[in-house]
Amino acid sequence: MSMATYWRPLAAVAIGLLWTSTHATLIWAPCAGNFSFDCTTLTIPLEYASPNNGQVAHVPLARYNATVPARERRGTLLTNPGGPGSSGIDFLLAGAGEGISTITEGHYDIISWDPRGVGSARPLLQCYTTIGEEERGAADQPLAAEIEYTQFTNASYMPEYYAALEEYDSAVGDLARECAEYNSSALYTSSAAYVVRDMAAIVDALDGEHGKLNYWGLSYGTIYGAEFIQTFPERVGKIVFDGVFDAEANAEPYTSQLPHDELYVRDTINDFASMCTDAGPDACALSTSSSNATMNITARLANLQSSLFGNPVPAPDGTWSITAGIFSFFMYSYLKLPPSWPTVASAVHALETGDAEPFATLLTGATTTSITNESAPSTGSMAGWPIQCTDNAPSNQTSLHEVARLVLGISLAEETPWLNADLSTLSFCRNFPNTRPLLPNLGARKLENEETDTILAARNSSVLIVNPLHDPTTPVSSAQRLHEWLSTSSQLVTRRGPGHTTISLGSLGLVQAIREYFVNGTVPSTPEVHDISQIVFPGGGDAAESVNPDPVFNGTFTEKERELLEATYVVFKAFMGLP
Ligand SMILES: *[C@@H]1O[C@H](CO)[C@@H](O)[C@H](O)[C@H]1NC(C)=O
Ligand SMILES: *[C@@H]1O[C@H](CO)[C@@H](O)[C@H](O)[C@H]1NC(C)=O
Ligand SMILES: *[C@@H]1O[C@H](CO)[C@@H](O)[C@H](O)[C@H]1NC(C)=O
Ligand SMILES: *[C@@H]1O[C@H](CO)[C@@H](O)[C@H](O)[C@H]1NC(C)=O
Ligand SMILES: *[C@@H]1O[C@H](CO)[C@@H](O)[C@H](O)[C@H]1NC(C)=O
Ligand SMILES: *[C@@H]1O[C@H](CO)[C@@H](O)[C@H](O)[C@H]1NC(C)=O
Ligand SMILES: *[C@@H]1O[C@H](CO)[C@@H](O)[C@H](O)[C@H]1NC(C)=O
Ligand SMILES: *[C@@H]1O[C@H](CO)[C@@H](O)[C@H](O)[C@H]1NC(C)=O
Ligand SMILES: *[C@@H]1O[C@H](CO)[C@@H](O)[C@H](O)[C@H]1NC(C)=O
Ligand SMILES: *[C@@H]1O[C@H](CO)[C@@H](O)[C@H](O)[C@H]1NC(C)=O
Ligand SMILES: CC(=O)N[C@H]1CO[C@H](CO)[C@@H](O)[C@@H]1O
Repeated sequence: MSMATYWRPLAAVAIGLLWTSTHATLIWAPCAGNFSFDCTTLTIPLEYASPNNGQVAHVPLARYNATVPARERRGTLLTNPGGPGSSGIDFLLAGAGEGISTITEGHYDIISWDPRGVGSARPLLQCYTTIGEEERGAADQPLAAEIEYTQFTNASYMPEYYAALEEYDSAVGDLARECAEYNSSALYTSSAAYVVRDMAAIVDALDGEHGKLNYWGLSYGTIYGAEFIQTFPERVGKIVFDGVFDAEANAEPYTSQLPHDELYVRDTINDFASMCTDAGPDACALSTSSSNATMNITARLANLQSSLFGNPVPAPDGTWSITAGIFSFFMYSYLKLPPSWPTVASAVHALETGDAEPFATLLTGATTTSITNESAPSTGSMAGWPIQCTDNAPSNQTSLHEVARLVLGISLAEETPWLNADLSTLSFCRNFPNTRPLLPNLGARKLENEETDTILAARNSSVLIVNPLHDPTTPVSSAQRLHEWLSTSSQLVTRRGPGHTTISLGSLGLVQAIREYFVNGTVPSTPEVHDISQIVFPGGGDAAESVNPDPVFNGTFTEKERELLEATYVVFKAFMGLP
């Protein structure tokens, strides 16, 4: 009998005591990245299905202190920027801490964390050993399939279309297989059921065992919100769902999620075109100039896409070309972020006239990282894909023909070829094992049977659901669905206009609703729809020179109102800065 076998039971007893009857005492110290924040690490079971087996995970936390006097402090407020796979620590330090603190009038300690498997959490969900292999894996993956819109409407193109998808799928499939083969110990312990138990452990450690979760979840962070309220309904404090992912579709194979996500892409493209046209050529470079009034912006974008399909434009450095697939990826990515549109319009206009430089600069700025040491350990930059796969039901049985049909359907419905850019998850999960974590997600089970609504209503807990009306990634229909599932324990507040999550464009009415909820606990008695207070194509200043220019708000605002809008933009910049 070895020492190891002898000691294991003792270790398990000690760890069991730690988790069942006491809370970890966290030692905070100033964060290395910025001394305005404190950082610490929480130790939690790696496998909640057998929490006392001695295996642990380490999850880093960061805190931006409440600014009010101690007696006015309301506890802690967690935030998560989604992904999945995004670092909450980066989000907090990049401005979410300060911005959310301003919006909530300093009443809370604002906390974020790197979800298990992600960022500086350990074990890290890595798919390769070194950063060099990881970057080569990413570089081998095309940004999107090479497809042009008219191919969708002409049956004789189908073999070509199918071949393009096959080529794309096979490249992404290689990554999925390599990732599964690497078999990180975080691979099957990083799904939502595990993350929400960590969130409860964070609240235990910070506000005590009877503490409630206050939370602002953005985008995929709403999946953690939905899983949490079903798992721990008695611990629901004030929870904001911002940019809602459909929790039911997320429990199914990814083929269910994709068509649920893409319902407002055409509306967003139309917003881009109409806002640009209204702004005129001085504020939006793509606004139809008097020299060529024959084509509207929608038609020009489609034309450019077709032209790139036949004739890719060489990038200035001559090592690569801007293809239709790259254009799809670029447009699909920036459609989510309206403050970037003036810059995007300038780059697209330049490309239209044969100047590839601004486009290439924006694209490489968004996709390239510089590696100083190829043999340094992996950063886990691909963790989002396997996390998404293991949160879904297996997609292993999804055929490529099914994928092709699905893409064809949503592309025709939204009248755009750009949705190909959103295929990577489906391709990845289709080529990923059927294995799932031991502890299954609830998905939407206790939402659909109204169990959660009943418990929340009995406890007078109300959550706040917020969404833009034209969100190309997390459609308002998913927000409405969540509101229906929580018909007596939630309120829905939306804002007009485009963008992914409500913070992507300032809206005074909307941010005031969030503030009142977090500060006073009040939710509006009926659903509300607010206007945006930010001009997308303001013209002048640095508007067309940066993807996040200084914001311009329309209306007459008090200092306090302006502060709320500015704070929203600070949170947005932190959000869009994430990979
Ligand atoms: C935050 O508050 C704690 C407790 O009062 C204090 O120890 C810590 O120094 C504060 N951190 C910062 C960055 O001010
Ligand atoms: C540290 O964070 C604070 C609060 O977000 C910010 O005001 C400050 O500029 C940051 N400092 C550095 C050096 O980044
Ligand atoms: C369909 O595509 C074929 C080429 O594959 C082309 O010959 C034909 O003209 C196209 N039809 C239409 C209606 O565009
Ligand atoms: C992956 O690792 C786990 C332990 O973390 C082990 O139980 C499992 O058999 C491994 N799977 C493969 C396919 O190697
Ligand atoms: C103007 O639009 C027509 C199509 O209506 C197009 O063929 C032409 O290239 C455009 N000219 C310029 C200068 O953009
Ligand atoms: C833009 O032009 C296309 C074709 O030229 C037309 O079908 C479409 O209705 C126009 N859109 C707008 C908003 O005018
Ligand atoms: C590169 O990283 C490896 C692994 O961490 C390390 O052993 C090596 O010393 C590093 N090389 C340089 C030049 O920093
Ligand atoms: C529920 O909470 C609201 C807002 O805090 C409060 O006005 C109301 O009286 C509470 N109702 C019950 C039954 O506790
Ligand atoms: C909270 O409620 C108080 C009392 O009704 C009100 O004066 C205050 O403006 C409210 N604060 C917020 C942020 O809604
Ligand atoms: C601000 O301008 C936008 C258009 O950029 C408009 O949709 C919105 O209604 C305006 N908001 C207000 C409060 O006037
Ligand atoms: C990668 C993976 O798990 N592939 C599986 C997909 O499903 C088939 C049929 O069930 C299995 O044979 C594969 O191993």
